[in-house]
Amino acid sequence: MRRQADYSLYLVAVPQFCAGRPVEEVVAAALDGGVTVVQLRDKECTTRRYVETAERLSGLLRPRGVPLIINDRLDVAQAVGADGVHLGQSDMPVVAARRLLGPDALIGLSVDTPQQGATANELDVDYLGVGPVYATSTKRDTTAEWGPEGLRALRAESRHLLVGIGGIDAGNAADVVRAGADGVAVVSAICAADDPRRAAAELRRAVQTGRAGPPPAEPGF
Ligand code: TZP
Ligand code: MG
Repeated sequence: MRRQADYSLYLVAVPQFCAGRPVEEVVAAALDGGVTVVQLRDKECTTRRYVETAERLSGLLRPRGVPLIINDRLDVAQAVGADGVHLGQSDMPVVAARRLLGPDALIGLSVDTPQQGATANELDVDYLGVGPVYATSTKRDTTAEWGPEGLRALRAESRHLLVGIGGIDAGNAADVVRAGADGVAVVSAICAADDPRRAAAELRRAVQTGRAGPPPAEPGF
């Protein structure tokens, strides 16, 4: 049976965004703050380094039962026994990745447009990364922002779990969840935070707030 994961607070750990700290230090603190999934994403390092970093993160996550997902590289995921991969629209096709990794792997897919979101209904993925929800400078080649409205429209059409990404912080995470996201994914709100543990805890609270429903109306006069 397919593994179920809790996507409430999904840390996309990018070593280059960790303010000079080792990525495992940031991930360890973020785990204490309550992240529920970690993706390692490194577009700049060698394969050797990708595997070594992934191994260290796996050592942190496995005892806590928090899934490790590798961005793009199925070989790295397999080499370290990660729980799955996250694929972009130009990465390995989902069908091929599923064939290689098998039914138990977690496979996430980025959807940048409503068309891609619709097409994903035909794919055997575990979740969609929907982004950018808001403007972000962390990723350069992004398409138009979905906004909460775009996310809400996709929620109505998609059969998949949805994880919002892009420009999300503790101030807007509840809105993303209210728009229908099953979780929020962040890079800079945790990786670049002075206190990644606290940043993660605040994001977790915001996700809970979003799940509790609409904000209470302003008291009338
Ligand atoms: N995919 C869509 S937006 C984005 C990715 C990887 C970057 C998100 O970074 P941040 O710092 O959380 O806005
Ligand atoms: Mg990719």
